[in-house]
Amino acid sequence: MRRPLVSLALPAFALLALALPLATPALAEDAPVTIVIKDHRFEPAEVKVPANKRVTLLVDNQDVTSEEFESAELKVEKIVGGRKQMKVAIGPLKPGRYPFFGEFHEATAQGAVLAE
Ligand SMILES: [Cu+2]
Repeated sequence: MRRPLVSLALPAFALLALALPLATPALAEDAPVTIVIKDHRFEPAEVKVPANKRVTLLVDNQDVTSEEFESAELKVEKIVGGRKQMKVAIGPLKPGRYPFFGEFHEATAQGAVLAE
């Protein structure tokens, strides 16, 4: 009974050893695209991202007040506290322009993601 157990265990280790190096590049994330909020405006107001790819946005709120980063087009609605940062994943997006806004300061907090 011992022999079959050993022979089953070995292929599992062999597979794991093969899978780990292959998995590493997929786990490595690209650097996030940063959007700063300052004086209730987005800087930059337009950010370019690669199309057809999952992208992480880093929203860096430098105002003391909280903001809600919202976009129906990007399927995002997420609050970032005053002097806080948050990350949100978007896409993969087809090439195009995807507006977003800050719902708490909608008059000035307007922006767009350009996927190309
Ligand atoms: Cu909202």
